[in-house]
Amino acid sequence: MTNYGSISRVDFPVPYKIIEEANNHLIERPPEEHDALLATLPLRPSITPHFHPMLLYKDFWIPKFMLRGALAMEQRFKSRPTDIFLVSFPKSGTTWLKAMIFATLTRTSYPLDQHPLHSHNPHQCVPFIEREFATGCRQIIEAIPSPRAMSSHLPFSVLPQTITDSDCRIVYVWRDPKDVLVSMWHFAEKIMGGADKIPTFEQLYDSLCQGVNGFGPIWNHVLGYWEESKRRPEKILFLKYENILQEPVKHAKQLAHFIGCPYSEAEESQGVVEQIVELCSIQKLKNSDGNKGGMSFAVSDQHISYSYLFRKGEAGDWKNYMTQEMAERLDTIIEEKFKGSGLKI
Ligand code: PAP
Repeated sequence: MTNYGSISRVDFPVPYKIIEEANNHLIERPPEEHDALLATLPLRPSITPHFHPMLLYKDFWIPKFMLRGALAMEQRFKSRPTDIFLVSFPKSGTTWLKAMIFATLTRTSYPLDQHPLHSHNPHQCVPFIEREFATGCRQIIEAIPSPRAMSSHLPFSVLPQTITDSDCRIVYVWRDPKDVLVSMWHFAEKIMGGADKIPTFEQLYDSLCQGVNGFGPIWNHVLGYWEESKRRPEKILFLKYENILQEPVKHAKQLAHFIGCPYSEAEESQGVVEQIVELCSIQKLKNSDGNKGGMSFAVSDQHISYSYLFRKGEAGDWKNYMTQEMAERLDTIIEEKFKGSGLKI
């Protein structure tokens, strides 16, 4: 029996196992009931070919596939008070925080040297909720025992009310947009195998500055969660990638406390926090069996090797890709948008 204050449970399976085992019976037809609405929304092709086109919904450019899932969630998803949602703009630290949340929740369910993160990618441990709904896997999400950890890239204003208006908790992570961009560009290059259709770095930069990337504009994505975290700090934990890099142990403790399973004094003195941080480090995850070749998952029509999700994992790599002028222009755009919010890059 695992026991952390208010949360207690006997078993903590890897959600991916439920998904694998459910393959033949818990999958519905992907939802079609909103297709008429989707057809009326402004549409733009994704700058990264192979990704789904984006639709303008509530002032955000959402990949069509994910919006279909988001709208299905609005009708069919019911949150539980113990649910934990990790939300991020793509390439802001999703994979890392998925690992941290899952490792924190399951730290007494498995010996750490045999933890599922050695053999599974963090995305197998913490499912993407709008994607599961888009592919008709609602019942799989329902089959996960509480407390469930799930993730989303949706802006706050697009999340279903069952998440925004309930007691479940949201962990939001954001990152310097300049490094988001560099990470995005490398990811696109890997997915497309260096094909000539890959956008140039300058094209991707322009699209980010114009706010037309998937789930963008990035500034409104961040601001939506920032404003809500100021109003309801008990609901939203607002984290920054660069700060976690600087002080991982401090943030690991803050995260554990927020999700309802704080470290005990005994755990702290035994170095458990440091062990969790180490388990979730990019070096450990990159070299784990679960992330070496072979593994893949579908994003839009693509199968993506898990290894693509681990590159440098550093702050400031943008200096190797952007001129000073480009960096200043993007910073100025973001600073202008953040003006008056109290948020700084
Ligand atoms: P996603 O939104 O597609 O899931 P996401 O995980 O948010 O991607 O971002 C990937 C970035 O996180 C990569 O950054 P980079 O390209 O600048 O290197 C990746 O290296 C980084 N990353 C993945 N795992 C970790 C980790 N454990 N610690 C720190 N950074 C990590």
